Amino acid sequence: MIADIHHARDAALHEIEQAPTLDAIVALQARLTGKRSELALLKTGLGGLESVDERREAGRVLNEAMDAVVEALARRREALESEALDIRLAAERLDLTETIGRPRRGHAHLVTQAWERLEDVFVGMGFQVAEGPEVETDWHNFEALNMGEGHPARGEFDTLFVDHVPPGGRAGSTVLRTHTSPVQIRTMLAGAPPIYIVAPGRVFRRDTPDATHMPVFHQIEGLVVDRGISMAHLAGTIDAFTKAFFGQDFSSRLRPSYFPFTEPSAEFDIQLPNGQWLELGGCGMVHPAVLRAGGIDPEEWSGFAFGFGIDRMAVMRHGVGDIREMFSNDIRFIEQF
Ligand code: FA5
Repeated sequence: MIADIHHARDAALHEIEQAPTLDAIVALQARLTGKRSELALLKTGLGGLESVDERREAGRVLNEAMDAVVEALARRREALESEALDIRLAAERLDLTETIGRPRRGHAHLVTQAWERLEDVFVGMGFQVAEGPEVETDWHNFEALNMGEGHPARGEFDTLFVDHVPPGGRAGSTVLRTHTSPVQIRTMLAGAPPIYIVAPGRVFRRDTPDATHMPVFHQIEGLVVDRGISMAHLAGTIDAFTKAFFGQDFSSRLRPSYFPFTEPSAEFDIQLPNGQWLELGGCGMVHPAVLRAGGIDPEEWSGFAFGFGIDRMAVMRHGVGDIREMFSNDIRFIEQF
C-alpha cells in the first residue's frame, strides 16, 4: 500500500513538473486531486487494511502525498504565470531609447526663421521692433500714407475689406492691412523722433497665388526719422542689411520707382549668386505729407522708409523655387530647413 502511494505521488509530481501551460495545470488539478484521482482511490482502499496501525500509517502517508501534489500544482502554476507575464511584457515593451537616442524635434517655419533673423539683423544695427494691427483703418493704411480717396495708387493694392463700421465711421473704411506701412503712421503718432524701427507682420491682398505671390504674406517695414537723414543713409542701410542677411555673395540694387508715401522712391532688388534678380521691396525718403500726418514737422526732420517681402526673402535665402511650397505643409519639404 505504502509503495503504491509513493508510486502514485511520484507519477503525479512528474506530470505536474512537465505541465507546459496553465490550461494543463487546471486539467491536472482535477485529475490528480479530484474524487477519481489515483490517490483518492487508494484512500478508499484504506478500509481493506488489517491492522489499525497499518491503516493509520497508510493514511498519514496518503495525506502527505496529497499535500505534496497540491503544493506542486501551486508552485508550477506560479512558475507558469510568471513566465506568461514575462512573455507579455516583452511583447508590449516600448523601446524608449529609440526616441531618447535620436529625438525628432520640430523647428520654426521658414518664414518665422526669416522673420526672427531679420529682427536680429536690424536690432544689431540699432533698430527697435514695432508692431501694429492686422485689421486697419482706411486712414492708417491709405489716407495718412498720402493716398487719399480715389488715389490711383490704391488700385495697386487689391484690398480685402472687413464688414465693420467703426463708431462715426463709414462702410468700407476697415481693411485687412495691405502692407506694413501703416505701422509708420502709428509709430510716428505714438512718439517723437528720432525713430529707428522695423515692423515685421502679416499682410493681406486679393492676389492670386503663383510662384511669387500669396494672398496672405509677410512684410518688414523700416522707418528712420532723424535730423539730416538722406538717401545715402537709406542706400547704406540696405546694403549693410543685404550682406548681413543673405551673405557676401548676394548683391542689391535700387531702381527708381514710385510710391505715394515716399519721394524719391526706389525698388530694391537682390541678385542671387546664380545671377537671378528678385524684387524684394520698395523704399524711399518719407514724403513730407506722411511726416505731417504722423505729427512730425518736415522742416525739422527727414527720414527714409522701406518695406520688404519676408516670404520672398525666405525663398531667396533657401533657393526655394515656388513661394507656395512654403505653405503647402508638406512635411518632406518643411523638414529640409
Ligand atoms: C509696398 O507694400 C510698400 N508698402 C513698400 C514700401 C514701404 C515702399 C516703405 C516704400 C516705403 P509693394 O506692393 O511693392 O510695396 O510690396 C512690397 C514687397 O512685398 C514686394 O516687393 C514683394 O517682395 C512683397 N509682395 C508684394 N505682394 C506680394 C504677394 N502677393 N506675395 C508675396 N510677397 C509679396
